[in-house]
Amino acid sequence: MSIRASALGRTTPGTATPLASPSGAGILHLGLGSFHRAHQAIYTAAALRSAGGDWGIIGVASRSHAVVDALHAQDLLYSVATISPDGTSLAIPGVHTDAFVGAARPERVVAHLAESSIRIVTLTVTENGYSYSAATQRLDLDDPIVQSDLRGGAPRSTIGQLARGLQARAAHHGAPLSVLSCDNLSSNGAHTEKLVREFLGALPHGEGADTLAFLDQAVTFPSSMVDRIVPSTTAHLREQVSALLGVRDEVPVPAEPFTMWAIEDRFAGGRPAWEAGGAVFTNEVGRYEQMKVRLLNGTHSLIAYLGALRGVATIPEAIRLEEVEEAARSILRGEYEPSVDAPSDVDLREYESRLFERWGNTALGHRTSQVGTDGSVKLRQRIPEPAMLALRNGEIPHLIALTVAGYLSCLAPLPGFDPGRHAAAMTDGARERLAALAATARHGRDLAERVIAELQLFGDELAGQDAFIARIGDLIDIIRSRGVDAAISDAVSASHTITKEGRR
Ligand code: CS2
Repeated sequence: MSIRASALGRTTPGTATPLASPSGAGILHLGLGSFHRAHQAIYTAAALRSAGGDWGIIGVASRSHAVVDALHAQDLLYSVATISPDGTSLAIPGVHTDAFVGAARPERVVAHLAESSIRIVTLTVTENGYSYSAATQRLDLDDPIVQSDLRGGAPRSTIGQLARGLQARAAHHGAPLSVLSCDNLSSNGAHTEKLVREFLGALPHGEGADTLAFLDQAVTFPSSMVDRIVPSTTAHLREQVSALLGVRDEVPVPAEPFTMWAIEDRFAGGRPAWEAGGAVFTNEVGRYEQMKVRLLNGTHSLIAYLGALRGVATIPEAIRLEEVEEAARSILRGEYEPSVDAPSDVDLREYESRLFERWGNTALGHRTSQVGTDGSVKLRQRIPEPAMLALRNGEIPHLIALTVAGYLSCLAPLPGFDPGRHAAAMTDGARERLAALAATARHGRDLAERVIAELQLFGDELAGQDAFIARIGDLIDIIRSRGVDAAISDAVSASHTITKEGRR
């Protein structure tokens, strides 16, 4: 039954009380997606409750008007539904003071960046939103949007908006600012800084020089590691949340109970007391990132592709399949763990057993197609370094090869192979290019060579790794001819052989 109750709002009777009501905004957030609303917003609400401060958030959605319009109709309120098999609990962060669509108002993004009241810019624009080339890791100067942002006018890329905003800030008052990336990129702070500097350096007539000097003096780019599984919202969740609240919430966000935020404490213009929400300020962010991006995200990709190929819709269903669980355990222990220097206060065994609990959260229903989406950019962060580490030791990382084989089987199926509807639901900027390569490939090796060696989808280092590429090709062929379980068992037993021979 659909509830036709009044909408969630600050004065609507029956509305649960928001956690915070900031008087002003000190944070501009780019990427008003579900993840931000279930992660940084909750930490900021805890900080405001415990220590106050003008740390409200102006949220900028990249392109979509849907969430922005719905938030305005609800006094910028929404609920976060924390979902576990034991039940669902709701919280209304209440930290946003405004919201708008960046693509529609790019000049407004630039103007906010130049306001002295804004002291932090946070980013969740996804791995895809940084306009860099996977092969070179540098700003993608061939990207037409970057080129047009460099020529002038209202910038459309995130890096262009940051650079133009910083330019305006430097020209107006030069108040200190910090840019905090919250995306799953390794060394996300340094990476963002490098791209902004490259943009400024590429401006014609040395136009970026003053801003580069301002960056040296007054702008920091701390790195951070963010973690919380946040699936897409469903109509069912909207009904459930509205029933629990007694008023209508059109934009609730579902999230798992687990949450983590590790941040480098280098803020040029102050910061909220995010530790009140459990954030960890540490000099070991690099280690946290590495651990999370490889152990959680890397294994997540494997589970998603194998699960989709087995025909299951969700991550919890996938991890319950014995073969998939075995593949996940093998990649963690044999291929990701050896490449990770765990943070000194984290017990890896405990972290890993928690991962299986988190992936197994059936109530959350995280979809294989969601995790499998954008593999061309996500895998670039997750696999090359651990794969290279094994290859330099003379070992083939069979389960990483299986991850890539699973990805290509889902996104670029060889002629005659149908990977099923969950694979078809995965979106990826490289899908068309990959499909064109697959259409004329004779077998898996052909496809793997074209994608890894010629297209260099995962950077130039893996491009020269013939044995690894051949192994990916074999596994694609096994998936096509004998099915995904046969490929899992082939990869797992090959990796056991290595372990038993004591080479690891
Ligand atoms: C997932 C992540 O979609 C994906 O690729 O691996 O979104 C993952 O759920 C989050 O990083 C968890 O913090």
